[in-house]
Amino acid sequence: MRTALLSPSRRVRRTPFSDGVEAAGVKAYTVYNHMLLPTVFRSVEEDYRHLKEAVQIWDVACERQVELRGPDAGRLVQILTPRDLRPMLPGQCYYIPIVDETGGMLNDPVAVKLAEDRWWISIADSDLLYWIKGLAYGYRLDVLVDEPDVSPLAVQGPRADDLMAAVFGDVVRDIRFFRFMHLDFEGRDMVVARSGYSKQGGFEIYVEGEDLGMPLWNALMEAGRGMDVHAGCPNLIERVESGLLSYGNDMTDDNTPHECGLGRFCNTQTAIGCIGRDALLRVAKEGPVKQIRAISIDGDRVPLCDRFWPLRAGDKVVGRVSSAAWSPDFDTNVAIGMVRMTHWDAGTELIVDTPEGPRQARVNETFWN
Ligand code: THG
Repeated sequence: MRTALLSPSRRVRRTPFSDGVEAAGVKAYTVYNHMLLPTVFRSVEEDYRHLKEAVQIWDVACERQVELRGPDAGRLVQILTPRDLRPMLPGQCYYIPIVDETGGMLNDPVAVKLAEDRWWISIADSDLLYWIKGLAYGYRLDVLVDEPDVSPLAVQGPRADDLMAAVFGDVVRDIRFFRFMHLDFEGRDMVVARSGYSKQGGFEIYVEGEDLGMPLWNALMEAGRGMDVHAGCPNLIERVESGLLSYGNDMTDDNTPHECGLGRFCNTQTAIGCIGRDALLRVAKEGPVKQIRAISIDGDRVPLCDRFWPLRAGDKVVGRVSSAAWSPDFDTNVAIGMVRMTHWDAGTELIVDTPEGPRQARVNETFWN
């Protein structure tokens, strides 16, 4: 693997948990929303095995919040997304595609409805704050839009319930998927949701301010001593197996939610007033001509995918791979790609051009069902 150090600077923001991450022996970072995001602790494969068998604490402070506060907050969120938010109640989280006026994806955040007039948009890696500020200003809405000092800490893995119960009490077991509760830690209210960027189960704690960051990190590490707790991070292998998309990698503003397989999170018909509605109604009617697919790639371990790898049928390019990793559990390389309609059926055999040369590949049903 080619490696080089990441030059630290104020532009690449540290998090309230960075001291804990360093003490736990972080081996590599990426940058996400201008902030450090760990990518490896022991090795990607060891981290993967451990995530699937035990419990990990993840510094995902880079999942920055855009806070909307004021009487027009709810109206503004509905302008942002083709998902119909009318059924959503305070205490719920929704995964919401955000699109521009052409129907192109700008972000795929989790919306957290704190109250009718107070929302957090927990964003993926794009500068959504400026888009939202521009819309609030242009529509003359009565709403404050800013990035609060809120840093999510995730607890993920099959033993997450036991670890969280040890710190926050058994009440965490009652939190349903994509719901949250307000729970106390050292006298301060914290939003605790059952959510997270893995399919191993777990929680996300939205830590307000930085002073309780390390105390919470340490309390979880302490409580998890007998549970094989370890620092971890979003794991490439697990998230590809699970079909969790990465904005900027697997999709960009060139893609509609339907191409991304996120059509199930769009109710464009009833999401009155949302930006991109006309464009999305057109593509929803016609159907996309290319779409995200699970791809398996034969042969031994592929390198990290840091550019598109063309997918070919003969010498015709019919798609591209955007994320790939060796999966010990599937005993093959798993990947996420965008494939043209003519070749997207499960079982279709293709060639993928990796930097190490061509490999046999095929379109799968999801790895995750
Ligand atoms: N949690 C929070 N903020 C985030 C992420 C997160 N911001 C950045 C990034 N992740 C946003 N992207 C995603 C992608 C997938 C999911 C959440 C955020 C996700 N998807 C589930 C799925 O597709 O199966 C569940 C969706 C649903 O059923 O509603 O969880 O992880 N706070």
